[in-house]
Amino acid sequence: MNTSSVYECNSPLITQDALKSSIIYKLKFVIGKDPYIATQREWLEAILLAARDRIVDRWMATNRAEYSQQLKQVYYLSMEFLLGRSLSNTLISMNLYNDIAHVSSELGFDFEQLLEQETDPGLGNGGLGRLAACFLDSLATLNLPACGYGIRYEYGMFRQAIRNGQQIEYPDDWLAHGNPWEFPRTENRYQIQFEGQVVEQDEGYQWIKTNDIIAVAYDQIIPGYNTKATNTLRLWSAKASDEFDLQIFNDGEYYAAVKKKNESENVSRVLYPNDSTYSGKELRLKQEFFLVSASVQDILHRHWLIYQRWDNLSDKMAIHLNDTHPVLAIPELIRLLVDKYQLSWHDAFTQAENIFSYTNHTLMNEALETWPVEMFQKILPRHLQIIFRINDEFLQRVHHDFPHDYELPRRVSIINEENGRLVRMAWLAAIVCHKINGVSALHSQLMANSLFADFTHIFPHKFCNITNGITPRRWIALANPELTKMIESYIGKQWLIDLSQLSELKKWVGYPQFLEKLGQVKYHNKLKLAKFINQTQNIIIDPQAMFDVQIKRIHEYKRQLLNLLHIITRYNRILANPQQDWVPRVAIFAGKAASSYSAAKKIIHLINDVANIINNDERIGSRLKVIFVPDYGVSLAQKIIPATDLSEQISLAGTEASGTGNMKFALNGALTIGTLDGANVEMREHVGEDNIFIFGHTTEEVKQIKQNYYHPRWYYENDPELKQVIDQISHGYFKPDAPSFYQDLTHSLLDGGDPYLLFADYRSYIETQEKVDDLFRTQQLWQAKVAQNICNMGFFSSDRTIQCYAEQIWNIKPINL
Ligand code: 26W
Repeated sequence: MNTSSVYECNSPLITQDALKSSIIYKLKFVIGKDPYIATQREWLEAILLAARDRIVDRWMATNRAEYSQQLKQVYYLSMEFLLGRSLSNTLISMNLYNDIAHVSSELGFDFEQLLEQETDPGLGNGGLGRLAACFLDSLATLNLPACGYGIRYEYGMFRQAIRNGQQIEYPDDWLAHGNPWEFPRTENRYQIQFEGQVVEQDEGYQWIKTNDIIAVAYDQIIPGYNTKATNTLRLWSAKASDEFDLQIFNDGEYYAAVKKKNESENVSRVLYPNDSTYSGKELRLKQEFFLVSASVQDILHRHWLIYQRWDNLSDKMAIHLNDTHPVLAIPELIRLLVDKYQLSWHDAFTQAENIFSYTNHTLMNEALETWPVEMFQKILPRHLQIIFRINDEFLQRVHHDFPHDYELPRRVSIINEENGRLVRMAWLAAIVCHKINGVSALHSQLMANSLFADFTHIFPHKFCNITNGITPRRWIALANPELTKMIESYIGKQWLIDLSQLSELKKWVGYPQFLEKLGQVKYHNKLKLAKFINQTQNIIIDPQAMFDVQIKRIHEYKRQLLNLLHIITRYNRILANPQQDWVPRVAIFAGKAASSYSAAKKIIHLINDVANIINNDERIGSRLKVIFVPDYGVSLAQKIIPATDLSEQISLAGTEASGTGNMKFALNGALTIGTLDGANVEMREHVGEDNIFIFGHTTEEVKQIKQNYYHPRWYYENDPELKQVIDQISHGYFKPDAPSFYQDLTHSLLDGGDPYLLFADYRSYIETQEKVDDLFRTQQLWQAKVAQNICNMGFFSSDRTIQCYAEQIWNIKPINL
């Protein structure tokens, strides 16, 4: 009997009437609210539950197919997933958007406004978390058998407000109204051990007297676009272990028991808001182990259910490590196989080598995770033992293969003995994983030649590049419906699942009418953003002006300050030459600074102070405005990117691993001003050097400059415009009430070595900005370059990226549906 037909409850044709009654049903019987008094949020939830119902059958069918076809699965382990809102994405995936929009307007709602009520889960910091979300979308769209594993943080990335120019952080209580997308799996729970001690027993080891926490699964459906396939994102939440509480409780210490219970649940309480600096905190190590232990136990459980054998593990699964954060999965898998399932060390280790792969997302030294051996010993004693054994065997091999390089073992040892004893997580990944990739051509090359140079030598075949990409579903179909419609009117709909088809637009690029339409779409998007900024910030901006945008995490290496130096230079020039025919600009910033990163917070403060002076200087008028949009996140990016003319990708060459915002902007018809850094390099190759504004020193030149004594003061003394700007900042022009407030900042540039070479790139940046102005004056020429960018963005789809991972690293094939 075909069970699927018996239980199927989705009729292939969903009428609008049926949708409407299921929405009202949800409102009344699931939410329990009288339609006459329900709030917008409750209606939204009813719609969302009605929409969710329609994908459940697909989800179950996909899961059944995965089981019955016994395909190799990929498990994507990541401490962060920045999904953004799910309703509209689910609706376009199922081609239900228009029907639901129609029904909700019949019910009396402005659908777009209603969509804005959905909470945007901020379970990530920035690029790495958003990449994981794009990957889930592409995996499902390509029908690939995959499952994402992460943590269900009770509090995600903090919400940012600006008061008196400064960043204020508020907790992100994203679960306050519940999360209608999640299916709690209270029966899917695993015991996570911590601390305790290791004892030898019958030639093996046992980890005993541990403090345990329970991990409970929460599942979310990840729909594929225009396919029956769906995937699962499984997030773990910490629950106190009952047995543990009971013991103290029975000792009569009720309050102590409750306290302990609360404390153990802290593991999944809050996302660490650091992007690019590692914290070294015990709680973070526990979070990482919590994620991997629950996930690996779950993966093995599922495997056993299907196969009842362990020797075929690596034929049936690939586990991918998103940066080093989940690298503890390696010793955890080995521990479970050896200690619990009695495999030999050799077999377990070989399986691990074949199963694991790892992506590196940053070369910044301060981001590389290392844990003090003592901390490790206390929290994960058995894992430390396993790591020591891996290290010993590896070092023996190194000694055997490279007997004359006496320094090599010290450099490649997992244990760094130089300052304290530290466990280097990236080294553990490099030794065990069979593939290690960087995220852009430049980054992968730097990675292999610098950070992992020794390992490239030892394992020449492990290292590869897979350039990042973005999902066109969220980043054009959802974010920019007008541009999507326009493209559809020329080349149909297939390009959304095969982005390379955008190149078919090339034949239209020479037509003024095509370019004019592009300009009109952009103008409409700018009008919308101007309205939003007016409503939220009470600032009027001119939609005819050039929207010049830098939105991303605030970090010194990304050089928001360089952008600001240009803005102040422009301000000075306008004041000096008010009669000149200035191209009006609106400079827009958004981004969060890690709460402990004071230099980044000061940059936010300065941006706001500069905005305050410039926006209120009547001599300037609408020729220059500066906006800082608070609380940057996925939903805000979806509003700002389609309205952008100029995309700022100006990190110091050699510092930004890839960047993915750069791709989102170009796809949405912005031109890029950028350095030869990260994926900008490949964007230039694809769009052609005439269609991108490249400036600044190259990675090689940066290296030379730094080697040969860089003298920032020289630039300051010899460039009067630069001097004027720095003097204004340092003398309090932008902060009259506390004139010396920014002296530490200018000091770090002038006398602190200017580590990100702002001064060295300043002149080239200013000159390139002049070229940008010149082009913008002639809209047809501008739009022609915009068109070239859009046509050539096919390569940057995350579908292409995932296809590469599937073939080159995971060796997985699509599900038959
Ligand atoms: C442990 C602290 C910590 C937290 C996050 C260290 C490092 C990170 C991430 C690796 C930072 C990150 O998000 N990196 C970004 O990854 C993107 C996706 O590959 C790239 O596009 C960005 O260039 C890179 O900065």
